[in-house]
Amino acid sequence: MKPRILVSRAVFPEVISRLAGHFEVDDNQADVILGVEGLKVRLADKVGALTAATDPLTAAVIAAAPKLKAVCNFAVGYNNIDLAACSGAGVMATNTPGVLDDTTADLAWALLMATARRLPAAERWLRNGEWKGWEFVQWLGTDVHHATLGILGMGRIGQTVARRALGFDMKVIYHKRTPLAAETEAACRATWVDKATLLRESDFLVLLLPYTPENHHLIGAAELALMKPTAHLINVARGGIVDDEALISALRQRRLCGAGLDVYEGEPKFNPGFLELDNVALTPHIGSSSRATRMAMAMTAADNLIAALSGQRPPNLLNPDVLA
Ligand code: 8YV
Repeated sequence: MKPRILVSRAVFPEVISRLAGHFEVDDNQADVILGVEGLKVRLADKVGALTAATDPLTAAVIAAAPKLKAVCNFAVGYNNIDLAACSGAGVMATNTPGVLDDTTADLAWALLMATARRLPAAERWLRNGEWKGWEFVQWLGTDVHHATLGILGMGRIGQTVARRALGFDMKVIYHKRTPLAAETEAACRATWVDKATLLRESDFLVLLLPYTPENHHLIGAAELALMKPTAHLINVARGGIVDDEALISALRQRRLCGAGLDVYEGEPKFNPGFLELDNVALTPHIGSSSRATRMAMAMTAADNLIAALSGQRPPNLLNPDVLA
């Protein structure tokens, strides 16, 4: 009998077929959100699972799955997984780094351009039939070229965003705890600055760091107050890094010029205050959402699960202590 696994969300049929070659698959192609209780039920008899960043793999869920050996997120972020609980229960956890860098960097740029040039509000205005004629001072935006791009969290995706700035002749500054190696900095044409300088000098500040308890509300009222009133904030990382209430207040009072957001506190619900603002570009957590990249993410997660359940070390193991 093949080992039983769960695929917690709807994925491409090709992914199910690949897994079915190795496992007996309990899929969720109906895409019902399982939540804590649903996961407890569906994982009770499983040795492995392909999971999404929307699945809460809490200590209680892990405890309710006594046969579980591996959970493989099809996401690079893994703040949905209690890694300590996994290690304690002998469960390997994996993610999908690398395969979504370019696609997520592209969306960061799309949101940056959209908020800079006020695309969502201008399009709404046009669609509403409000365009009565061309005017010299209509829909003035912010120039992207030759501006200063700031990146907070300069990992793989941050570096990919930085490299795209060359074509816009931008100055690139970044902050992360440990500065990059000199040759990596040179490849990104980026300069390390402290966090306060990053906030003060960026015309466009892109957040690209993981959500951890330490990063909760890393950008709040005090940080937003340091930013230029002409600046724009772009978040394609995780909700919770930004204090959304403080951001809405800064945008409403034009203490900040604009924002491009793909992630929110409490997704999929989010603060309705955003909907009243005309200086935001909003997308529904689609950073990695191209067909090719979502396929690569799911196949990477499948590779990890196949390796983990065949006695090998999965390529993207997050909790190596589990092997000790
Ligand atoms: C995922 C993401 O698509 O990989 C991540 O961390 O945020 C996205 O690429 C999303 O989390 C759903 O799994």
